[in-house]
Amino acid sequence: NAGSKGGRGALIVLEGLDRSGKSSQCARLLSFLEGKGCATEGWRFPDRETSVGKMISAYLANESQLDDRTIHLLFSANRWEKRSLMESKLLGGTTLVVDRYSYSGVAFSAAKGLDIEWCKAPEVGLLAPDLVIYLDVQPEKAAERGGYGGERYERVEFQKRVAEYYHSLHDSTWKVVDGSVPMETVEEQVRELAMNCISECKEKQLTNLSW
Ligand code: FDM
Ligand code: MG
Repeated sequence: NAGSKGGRGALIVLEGLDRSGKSSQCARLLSFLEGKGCATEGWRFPDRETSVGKMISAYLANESQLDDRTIHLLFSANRWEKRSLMESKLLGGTTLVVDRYSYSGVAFSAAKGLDIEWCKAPEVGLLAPDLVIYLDVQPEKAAERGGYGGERYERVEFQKRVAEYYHSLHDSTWKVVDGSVPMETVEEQVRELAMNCISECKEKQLTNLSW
């Protein structure tokens, strides 16, 4: 499976705390890339449409209770059930802009007190992103942005711990972008990182997360 003649698409992930601006920036990047004529799709995790995703969504809305390890594995399963589609899209030349991925999985569960190595284990073998853009916003600042929506995890003390775990996950694919500056400035930086990534990864092999 050599991919399309234009080369494969890029796997670009945006990460950050709740209210860090990920979803807005994903939408802006998506329309920018579409405007450039680049084959692109916007994805997000959790993908709440699948049956696993519906269990996750109920848990986040506090409509159900689940053991911490159980919900961790459901988040991971929700990525695994999308892995083969993700791979075929990328090999077919489509760039995916993904709102949250394995890093959210590890940082949020570790912040609850689960062992971080245990949290990483089920992520091994999922596709490795070509670029992770971390939107860096102080937890207190994020909380001020129109407040939280009332889902589980949307509490400033918890988000502070999540931020610490996120910072321990930085690897060579990570780019930290200051998310506290005006949206247009963030957007500009995100675009540039994404464009570079898309052109660089055309000839690169897709790899798996190895942690
Ligand atoms: N979240 C998200 C996790 O705890 N683990 C995961 O693997 C993922 C992908 O779910 F608080 C948390 C992060 C967030 C919540 O995410 C829902 P969205 O982006 O608000 O839908
Ligand atoms: Mg949220």
